[in-house]
Formats: sequence, structure tokens, C-alpha cells
Amino acid sequence: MPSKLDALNRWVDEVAARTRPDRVHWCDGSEAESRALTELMLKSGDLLELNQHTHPGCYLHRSDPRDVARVEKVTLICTKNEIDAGPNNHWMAPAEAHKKIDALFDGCMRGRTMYVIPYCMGPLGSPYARCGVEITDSPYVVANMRIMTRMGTAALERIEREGRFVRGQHSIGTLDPAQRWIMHFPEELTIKSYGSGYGGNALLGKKCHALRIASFQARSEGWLAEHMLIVGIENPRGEIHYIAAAFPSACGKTNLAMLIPPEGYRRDGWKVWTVGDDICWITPGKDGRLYAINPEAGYFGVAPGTSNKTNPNAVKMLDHDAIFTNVAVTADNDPWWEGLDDRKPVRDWQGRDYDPANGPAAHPNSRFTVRATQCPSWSPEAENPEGVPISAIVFGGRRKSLVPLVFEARDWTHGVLVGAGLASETTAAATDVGVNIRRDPMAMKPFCGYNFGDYFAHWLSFDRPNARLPKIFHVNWFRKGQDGKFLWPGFGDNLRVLEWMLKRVNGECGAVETPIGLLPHAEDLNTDGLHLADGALNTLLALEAEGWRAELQAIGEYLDGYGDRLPQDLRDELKNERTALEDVNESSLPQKKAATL
Ligand code: OXD
Ligand code: MN
Repeated sequence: MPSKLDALNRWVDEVAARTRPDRVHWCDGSEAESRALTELMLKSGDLLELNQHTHPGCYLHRSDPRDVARVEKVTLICTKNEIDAGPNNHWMAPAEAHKKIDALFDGCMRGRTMYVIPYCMGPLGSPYARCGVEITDSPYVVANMRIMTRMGTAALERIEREGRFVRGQHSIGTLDPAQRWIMHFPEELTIKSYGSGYGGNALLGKKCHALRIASFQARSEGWLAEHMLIVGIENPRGEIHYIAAAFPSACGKTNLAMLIPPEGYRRDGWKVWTVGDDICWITPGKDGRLYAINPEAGYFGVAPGTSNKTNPNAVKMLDHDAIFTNVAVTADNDPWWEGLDDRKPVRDWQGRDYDPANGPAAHPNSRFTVRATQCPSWSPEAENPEGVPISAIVFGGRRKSLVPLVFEARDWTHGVLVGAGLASETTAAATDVGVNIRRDPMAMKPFCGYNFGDYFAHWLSFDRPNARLPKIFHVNWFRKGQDGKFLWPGFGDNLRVLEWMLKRVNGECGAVETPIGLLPHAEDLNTDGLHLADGALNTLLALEAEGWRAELQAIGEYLDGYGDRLPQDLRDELKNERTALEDVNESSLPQKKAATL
């Protein structure tokens, strides 16, 4: 009888015939396999042991210095029609793309082992989870996939039951940046990645599958694959509301997902539960609410800036069984990065004696990979096959001026416009972006597997009869005063803003209606115990009409780039917002009072 694994076996044989590995190893995900791989990588120098007294089970990996981040220029969406990939993606015709990358794959695994990694994105028993198989010649990728996904025999069994999986073919190749491609063929549920060992380019379950391919699948199947954290906020009454939040890479999703409530909140009984820190798959439930699962099983977080002040939960989860990539080390052979503490590193991320003249000791995009369950605030609901109900969706970026601390969208369509207009200062998570502020709709600019115009229409389609949709908010933790200092303390204190959102969700407070959305009344935002600079709150909650007119114009120009694919409802929404802002009586708006801020 033909088995549902026949297609998988045939594909593995085909890849092996092309790449010519010395051996093929099917990963079972066992402890013994993991120990053997670690030994192998310690021998080859792929992994270096860190201090096993302070950090048992922790290892350091140093990348090729030319391979330390995602590279958007060589990340392609290869749909049959270019317009389906959209102006938001780099595109190549599928036949040309296959030809180009297959030529690189030819014989590239000679002398190497080819690993076959069956994996499941999402809880193994969840109807919303999806499986894939990654073929790779990198044991470092196997070790990371083991942490980041449900990988091995159980995933293979699900694939055998379903007969359906995303095909991911990866080789580190020669690591020559001139021969690097990360290609997606969404219509074939296929990924081919060559020439990079870096996380987002090489751990194919993550950005390639769980965002680019999944977003494409989600469109035709009626769900959403989003670049969002998922966090549960438990109030003193014991009620938990789940919030999904989209911020561009390296803008604090991991910190928000794991935040520790400020002292007074802790005393009153507030708790925070981490469901996910990067990716969220959202499906409408029978009751009309949206339900979310975290397809990942681990965190691949940015190390620099992570400290006991900014994210104590992350620091705790990183003292055992973690892989560190491109961090520095101290004299005690502990992992170290800028912002961690006052110790001095002795070796930088390239293994050189630390010399400040060479730049930061840890690469700005250095990372940790760790099991989700190691996080002290990990929520057992992350394993709930049905997902968690979402009460609020939050969009946010890094904006040093103009954008208020928080505002609420009027309704779903306005919320989609707020997400579509999202912009942020660029960060170190991608090397080749090179502009200061860029539009990053829903924080999905590098990750949407199809035309953003169609994606916005898909988002709008969730507003249907009987839907009980979450409220949508926009936040900006990064507003600065004229002295260049942040106006809002951020980190744990961001719970104050989430509390305001939940009050809005529960109908427990009003808000100031303005053309850009609903802003908090200052008295509804709990600032007890905060020492904000004079006038800071006022600036954080003000609407600067002139600046917003220019912002909306810029959003309009950006969205026009999607031409006919841009939904008319979004155009109308923007037009109405712009008219309202033209017509508004400025003195009725929340004003920025202190001239110094
Ligand atoms: C990530 C990214 O690695 O967004 O999560 O770059
Ligand atoms: Mn991310």
C-alpha cells in the first residue's frame, strides 16, 4: 500500500541525488541524538563550550562575520505572477529561481551529512498546527530547530497521518554572500535557502515557513500568520486577557512578552503569561472571537540590551541549556553582551581579544536560542491546541517623535489602516535595509509571502457578521524629548499601557476621540510611582496635527504603491481620516503643552 510518506521519501532521495551528501540522517529529536550532535559540533568548532558551572548546557556559536543577519535583497518570493508577490517583495520567476539555486545545490553536500528534520509548527495535537521538513547540512541548524520547533519522530508521525508538509531545502554552501539566496515558492509550499547559516535565513521553520509560506496559505484558508508576540495579562480578579502585538524585529517583542509587572502591580496580584514572542497564527473561532497559537517552541531572541532591568525573566531562562550566537565572553567564559551588566568582556563575537576600537563586543544582532518552557512566565496555554482568545491587537514601532504613547483604532477597518501605516526606525536585524524610518505594515514587511494589497484585503475580510473582533491599538514606547532621553520608562511599566487597553476592552474608561483614533485621558493611565519628566505625559498623549497631516500623506503615498490591489475600503478610511484632520479645530485636540518636550 502506498504510504503517505512516499512523497517525502522521494523528495529526500531527489535532494540527496542533487546535493551528494556522504550520509543522510533522519532526525528523531531524541536526547541521544542531541548529545551526539553537540559532541560533533564541539569537535568541529561549530560550538564552543561556555562556563558549565554557571551555564550548564550552554554553548556559543560564532558565525562567519559576513553572515550575521537576514538579508532582504536575496530573500525572494517566487510566485508565477510577479504582481502576486507584490511591490513589498523581491521576486523571481519560479523556473529561473529553481534553476539558479539548484545549480548551487549541485554536489554542495559532498563530504557532509544531510540531516532530514521533520518538524511541527504549533502544538502537535492542534488542528491549527502545520508541519514541514527541513533538509540541511548544518548541525547548528538541527540544534536550533530542536529548540525552536516540535521536531523529530512525533512530527514525522503527524506528517504520515496528514501527508502534507512544507518542503525546506537548506545548505550553508560556502557562506559566500555573493552566492546566497533565500527563495520561497508559496504556490509549491517549498523553500530553498543557500549560502547562509544565520537564524532567519536557515532555521526554515521560523520566518520562511511560519511567516512567508504560512501567510500565503493562511490567505486561502481563512486565517492569519503574523509577526506578533502573544502575552496573557492576569488582573487581580484572576481574569486573563490575551494580547497579540506586532513590532518590527528588535523592537522589544521578547521583552513585552515576558514583562515583569511593576512592584505595586505585583503586590496587587497582576501576573504576566508568555505564550509567544515572535510569531502568532490567528484563526476565527466558532464563537466569533479570534484564537491564536504560537507556532514556535522556543525563543530566538536578540541578546544585546537584555538584562535584569529590561527582561529579568529572559536572564533567568538563559542560565542553562541555551545556544548563544555571536555574543562576547567574559574572563569566566560566561556569555556577555552590551547592556547585560558591568562586567568586562575578554573576547568579542569574532573571538578576538576585546578591543572597543573594533566596535561592540557582542554583535548587535547576536542571539540566544532557548526552549520556551525555560521562561519563568511561560504559559501552559501555549500548549492549548485550540489557542488562546485574543482581546486586543497592538501595532507599534520605534518612533522618536510625533507618535503618541498609545491610541486606539475606531474600529476594525481603521485598525487595519493603522497596521498598514506602521513605520519604524530600522534596526540591526537585517543588514541591508539602510533607511532610517521605513513603512513596515503590521511589522510584516520582510515576512509577508504575498502582495500587501491582497494582505490588507484579507485582514479586512475578518470583519464579518457575528465576528467578535479584538480592539486594535497602536503604541510607541520610544518617544524622546529634546534632550534625546526617552519620555516613557518602558519595559515592566508598559503594563500600565496594557492595563489602559484592557480597561477599554472591558468598557471601564472613556477616551478622547481624535481624527487619528482614541487617546487616553491622562487620569486613566496609572502613573503612580513613575517619575516622568515635567510635561512628559502631556507630550506622550498629545496629537500634533501638523505632523500627523504629513504622516497621513506619507502613508497615502506609500499605500498608493499597491495600486489596484489596495482595497478601496482602506483608501476611503484614509481619505476620511485626512479630511477629519484638515477640518479639525486644533484647540480641541490634546495639546503638547511644555515647549521643552
Ligand atoms: C527575528 C527577526 O529573528 O524578526 O525574529 O529578525
Ligand atoms: Mn521576528
